[in-house]
Amino acid sequence: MITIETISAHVHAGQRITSDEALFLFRFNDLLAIGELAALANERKNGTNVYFNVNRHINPTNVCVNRCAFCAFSRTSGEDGAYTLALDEICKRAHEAERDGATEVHIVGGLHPDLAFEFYEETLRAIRSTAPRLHIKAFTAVEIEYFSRIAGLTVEKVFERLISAGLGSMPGGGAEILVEEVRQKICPEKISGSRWLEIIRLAHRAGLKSNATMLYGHVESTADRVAHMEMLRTLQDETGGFQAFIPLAFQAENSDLKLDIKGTSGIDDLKTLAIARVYLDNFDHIKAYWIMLGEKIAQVSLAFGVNDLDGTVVEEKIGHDAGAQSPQSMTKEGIIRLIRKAGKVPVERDTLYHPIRSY
Ligand code: V47
Ligand code: SF4
Repeated sequence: MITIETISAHVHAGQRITSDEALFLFRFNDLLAIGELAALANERKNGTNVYFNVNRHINPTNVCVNRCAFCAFSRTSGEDGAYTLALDEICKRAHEAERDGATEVHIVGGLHPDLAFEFYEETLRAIRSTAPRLHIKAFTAVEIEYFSRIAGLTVEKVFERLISAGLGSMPGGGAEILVEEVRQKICPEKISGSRWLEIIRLAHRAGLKSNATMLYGHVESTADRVAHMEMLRTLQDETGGFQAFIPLAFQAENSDLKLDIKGTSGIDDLKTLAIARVYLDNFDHIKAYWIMLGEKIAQVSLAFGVNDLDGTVVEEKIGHDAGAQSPQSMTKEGIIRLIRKAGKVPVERDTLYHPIRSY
């Protein structure tokens, strides 16, 4: 029989917990008991260090052929509010980022019906020459699959060309919930969960590190969340290419998903992060994306197994178009203060988790 005591014994002994045990934790009400286990699992991996990076997000276009039901960011071509940044503007933002001390640009966008694959290669090349010190973390598995379709190239070839143009690693978006029945409800046009996993497998084989996200707090069940994490844990056993797991709290405003709830609760946010820390024993980092969580829950999550607070971001569109109440960006000093006040040691890192400086 599964009890909190048997799970606790596994965690204390450094053993992996099962999917049934993770599900038990989702249905268990003692948040602090779960948090304690997560804090222990995290402390073993990361001590008291909490990572952040100085980065800037750039979303080259919000025009997207997919129009996922949860996404308030995307537009159809020609619709009010649709935009596509010129290459010059993208380079200007990358240049400003480098000038202001960023070490990373994070680039994701919609699946544009008219832009050619060469535009994305050119974007990488142009950033590399304008801001050579920046690491370029770009394109979700969903975009990579789209590039392979529009260019008529294999996914392997797409990776080869993007890496040669300057791609350094991949963010974790597009995973949503990998369970097919859920995808049919929230993003029927998007690549399947198994295709997402396959593209990431190929990315890792090509030598790229990536993250993995989970969009939660909409139509999915807690069993779906566990199934999602199980798929990630299995792939990580095979490739070891994931760096961070990032649960993304659903922002409900302006979304086409007709739900009774208007977003996640603080308890659910903390529980989800803590269970992820305990269950994903082969992931080094659990990231609290403060943009979706709000700064206060993100800070409290540092006592619930989280060891990464993402970055300065500078300009955020995906969550804010969907009603996120957090600011658009945080200063480096703001992030450092937030981590210190949680009794942890702030460590600025680069994209690949090499420490740059402790504060
Ligand atoms: O894939 C879209 C999500 C993702 C909403 O890898 C929404 O370091 C909440 O992946 N409410 C893109 N989420 C963002 C992303 C990300 C963010 C920060 C860091 C990293 C990383 C990756 O945003 C999409 C989708 O899952 N999203 N709409 C919404 N209404
Ligand atoms: Fe397009 Fe991504 Fe938004 Fe889906 S989540 S509509 S793929 S931009």
